[in-house]
Amino acid sequence: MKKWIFLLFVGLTSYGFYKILIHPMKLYVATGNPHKITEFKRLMALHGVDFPVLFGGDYGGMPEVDENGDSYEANAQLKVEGLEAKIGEGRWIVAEDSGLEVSALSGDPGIYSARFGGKIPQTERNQLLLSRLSNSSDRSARFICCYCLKSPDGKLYFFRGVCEGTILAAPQGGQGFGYDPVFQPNGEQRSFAVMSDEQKDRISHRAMAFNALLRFLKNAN
Ligand code: ITT
Repeated sequence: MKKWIFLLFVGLTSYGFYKILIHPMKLYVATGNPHKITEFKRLMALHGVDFPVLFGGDYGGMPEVDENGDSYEANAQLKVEGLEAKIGEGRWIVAEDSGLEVSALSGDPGIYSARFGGKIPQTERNQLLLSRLSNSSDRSARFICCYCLKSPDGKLYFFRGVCEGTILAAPQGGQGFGYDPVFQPNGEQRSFAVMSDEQKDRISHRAMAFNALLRFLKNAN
């Protein structure tokens, strides 16, 4: 009996070492946003990701990056390069840039979603968005998510996910983060902030982009 426990222990320990030290792929996720990390981890669990993934706490924190690109792709790449400057070249690094595009605002706030209205709490930011739309009958909007992946040989890959929906008349629900309370995905009768994690993960822009990223990584592995 004891021998079996010993063998099990050795097996599990070896597998742990294999995953961390020998596994050909180790993915660094470049983000400072704890909500994104939570969603990324949920999506990893959902898809049974079996390679090591490292987040901010594992590499001493995400460095400050000036997100001055003119597209989601450019900003995601800046984040990848920001982390690469800290941890060194020759690694798999992924970063994500996302935002909410509102048709009646000509696509704003878009890549400026995190800074819309300046340094104000997100509840005020959501109210500001609703007030900008108070006279608008067109409530259509979409969340965009773009992952930038850099491979150890320095190649860049981009994966986009989109979730179409409408902006509600008033905030709804307390789940999720950011603009979730004011965004209702098409085909749903409730905002992202009312849905369970599992429901959001089936249709969100981040889930769509993550699926494409994972398909690529599984083939590269
Ligand atoms: P990192 O740059 O560190 O990854 P960030 O919060 O600065 O984190 P972005 O520059 O990509 O991220 O800003 C995206 C903003 O868009 C984010 O702060 C939210 O306000 C909004 N957003 C993105 N995805 C969202 C989601 O799933 N639900 C609600 N709001 C979201």
